[in-house]
Amino acid sequence: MAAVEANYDGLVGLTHNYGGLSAGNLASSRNKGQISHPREAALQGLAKMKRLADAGLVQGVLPPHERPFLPLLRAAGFGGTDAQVIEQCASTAPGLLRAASSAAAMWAANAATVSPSADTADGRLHVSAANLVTMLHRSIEGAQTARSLRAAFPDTAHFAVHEPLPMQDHFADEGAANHVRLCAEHGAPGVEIFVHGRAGDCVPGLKYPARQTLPANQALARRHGLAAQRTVHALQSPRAIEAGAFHNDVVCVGAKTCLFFHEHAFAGTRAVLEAIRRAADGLFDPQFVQVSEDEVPLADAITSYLFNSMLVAWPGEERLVLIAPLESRETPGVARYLERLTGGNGPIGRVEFVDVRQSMRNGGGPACLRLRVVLSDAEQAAANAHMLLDDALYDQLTGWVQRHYRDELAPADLADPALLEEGRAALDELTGILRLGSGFYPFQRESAGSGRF
Ligand code: SUG
Repeated sequence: MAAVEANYDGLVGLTHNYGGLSAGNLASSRNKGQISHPREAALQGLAKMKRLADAGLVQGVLPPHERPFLPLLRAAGFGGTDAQVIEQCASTAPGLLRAASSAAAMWAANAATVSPSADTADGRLHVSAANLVTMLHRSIEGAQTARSLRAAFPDTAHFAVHEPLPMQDHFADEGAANHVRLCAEHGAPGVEIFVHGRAGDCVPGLKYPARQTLPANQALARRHGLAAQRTVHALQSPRAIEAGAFHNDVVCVGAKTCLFFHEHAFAGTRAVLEAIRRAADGLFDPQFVQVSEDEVPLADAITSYLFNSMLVAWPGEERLVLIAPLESRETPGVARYLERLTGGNGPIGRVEFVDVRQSMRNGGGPACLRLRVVLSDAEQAAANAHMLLDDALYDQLTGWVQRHYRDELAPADLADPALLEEGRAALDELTGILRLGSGFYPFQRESAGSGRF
């Protein structure tokens, strides 16, 4: 079946800031408290989307969430007017205000796990919004993300959009950041690889949390109706998590038949590769591009975000293209490795560098910013065209960012109630641009502030 791989990127929100909220994400911790540039961040994200759309790839947009998120603060006992809630929270619980203000929904790789219809028992595209329970600031994303995904994929004859898994540590789920699909062609049945950092409870003695569990991955595979013989469950190596690979996509990326990964990405690499070969039997021969510690030390892989590149089947090109962050060109050993990689005859033919520095300072590279969705012709026709980027939408969105976003945001600015009003005005206008309907955001609904987030 003919199909394309679309990228849906999270549009960076107005409160993009460096809150130091994600333990185990080294960039987030190192840049805590720095001044951020929300307008530049959003424009960098839009420029990346435009680059891919111009190449002829299908590019979608997922809207930012409302921030600060007042329902969280009210649930935590702050009352009065919205301005009073923010002021009281800023003076008595500033960490909570930072969590409620995070623009982290921009990292769409964490929005959901997606199984193309070629892999599922009922022949529909299955999408499960992630619960992101491990980090407080991300645990408030799931319900709004599910709303965005239902807006993007409205027709239930083609799409099954699932709510997040139960909000419990047992089912800790960070979406497609720990999921890789390999296939001969996008529209053909593939092998889905689910990576977990732990099989159950938190692993004692580890410095950093493992944010994806095996029970979560098993539940996703069940919900999506995947064939057991085409599904692989792999354990992340604790060494990678302890070195700062808080998601598998910091040390591994795959596309078509190619898996590009660091030798320390998985626990028991040989068995994982064998399981992938077995699962692909009769469909395709996997091509493994394994990068050794000697070639690129794990620490360099993590600071440069080499593996958090997008690996893309570029229209008109035979070999895959790696869309890498500028930081990987600026890390000398990684730059040399990339020259060797593309100089050979392997599956990756070219590297293109993109500037997403604002996002990178919070640990989000090019691959974090996008959710991949394989769409057959019929599914593409059924997807919401208002959320797909063309030149006109790009112009509208850049104009919208220029009009509404602040140039700079310092930590103390989060206490400014005007930021809430600016955000609401901007998102009201955005619901019009993307035609999301009134009541898309909780603040646009009467009953905002009650019920499940
Ligand atoms: O969840 N950073 C995000 C980065 C997510 C990257 N996504 C993937 N690898 N797919 C996270 O750790 C930092 C926010 C702050 O500190 O202000 C943050 O949430």
